[in-house]
Amino acid sequence: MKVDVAIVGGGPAGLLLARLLSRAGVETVVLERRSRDYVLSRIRAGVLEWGSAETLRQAGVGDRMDREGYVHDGAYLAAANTAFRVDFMKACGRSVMVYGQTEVTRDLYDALDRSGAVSIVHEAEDVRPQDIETEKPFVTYRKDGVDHRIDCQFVAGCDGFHGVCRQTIPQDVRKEYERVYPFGWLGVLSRTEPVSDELIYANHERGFALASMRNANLSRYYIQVPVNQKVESWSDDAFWDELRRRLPADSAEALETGPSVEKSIAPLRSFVSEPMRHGRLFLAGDASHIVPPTGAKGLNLAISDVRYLAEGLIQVIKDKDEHGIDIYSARALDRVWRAIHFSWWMTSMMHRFPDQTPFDQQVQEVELKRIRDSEAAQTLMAETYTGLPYDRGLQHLDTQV
Ligand code: RFL
Ligand code: PHB
Repeated sequence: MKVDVAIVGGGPAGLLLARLLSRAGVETVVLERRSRDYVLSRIRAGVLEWGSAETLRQAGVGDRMDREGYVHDGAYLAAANTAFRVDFMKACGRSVMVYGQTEVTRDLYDALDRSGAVSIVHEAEDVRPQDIETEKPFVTYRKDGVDHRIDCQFVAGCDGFHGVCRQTIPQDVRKEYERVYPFGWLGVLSRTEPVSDELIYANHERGFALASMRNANLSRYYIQVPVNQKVESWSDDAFWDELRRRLPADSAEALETGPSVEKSIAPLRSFVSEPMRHGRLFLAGDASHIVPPTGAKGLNLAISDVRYLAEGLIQVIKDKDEHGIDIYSARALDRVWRAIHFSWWMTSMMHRFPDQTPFDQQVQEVELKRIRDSEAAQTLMAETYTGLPYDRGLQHLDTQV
């Protein structure tokens, strides 16, 4: 088999890239290690930046999001069981879209199925990008015991943090930055009415809590837990009791509880691997960087990487112009590092650290008061949370490269 671009990984990054490229007449194939049901059973992100929502619309997969998603003009921050609202719309003129990653993925599968232009190979085993430093890279994999080879012009590594593509880049070329946090998030999905019409991020002496949602009868809640705790040690009742302790008092009282339909623990990590290109291999999304979910940035970075990468690949394949792929890594990393900083800042401000002293708690609470009382601080937070504009990196880089 021969295609223009072989895409490894069928999560949101890989599927969106396939969609954008195929609409421009670029031939692709997607190789995904898991079954489609498995991919669609993963409960992850819930918040789309305004620019991510716009990118999905431009890719022709925004209709259901616009019908069923929820536009949020603000969010609540809380400390010591008392909340205040940050009005994103007032602070920076933008809002976010609350629409689950699972639904984004489903919409991408449906659009790709309907167009019939991209084959998606599920349960592809032992996927290996090869000869990426040459003009003729290829990808091998095994499916149902049979070996296959795909020849291509470029390989896109969209295979998440545990994928193979990043490892294909020689170690002496890669520069990795990492911070591992000493806690995780225990997440629960429940068929209950969300406790608040907007998200609540709560700092509490017992640890962070987040109230989010998927729709009018589907809530998503998280609490900070020690990193080595097992999900089995948390009964639903224990989860609800702990969440209630950490939420603002009026929300705790109003909280509707019910059986969990999904419960899992995710570790928190900040990670960047540079560069995002080596030879004819390009990394996008979690394959190249991870952020703690506190800033709601992971899926959004996957989408912005893919936007830049699709532009570059279309330019080189259709017009033989290499400019876009040449600046891809620097252009994407400029945005990545801003999101890394924001997510680290939100995480540091909202969580309880194991060695935290009463002094540190006071400093966190005063930082939250500063946001509450300062329009300038709210603007800074709102413009990053709702999404930095896409071209900022490009304008600044175009003059330098
Ligand atoms: P994915 O989604 O991990 O997809 C990678 C795909 O590659 C496949 N794969 C392979 N395929 C072939 N061969 C191999 N060797 C392979 N190895 C792996 C995998 O099976 C998978 O299907 O990465 P992608 O596409 O880059 O997307 C990134 C997002 O999934 C991630 O950043 C977000 O979910 C992060 N995140 C959030 N992001 C936001 O923007 N807003 C949020 O509100 C938000 N909340 C969250 C989150 C992540 C969370 N968890 C569980 C880590 C909340 C949580 C709890
Ligand atoms: C979610 O709804 O899953 C969610 C929302 C906001 C975050 C992280 C996760 O910051």
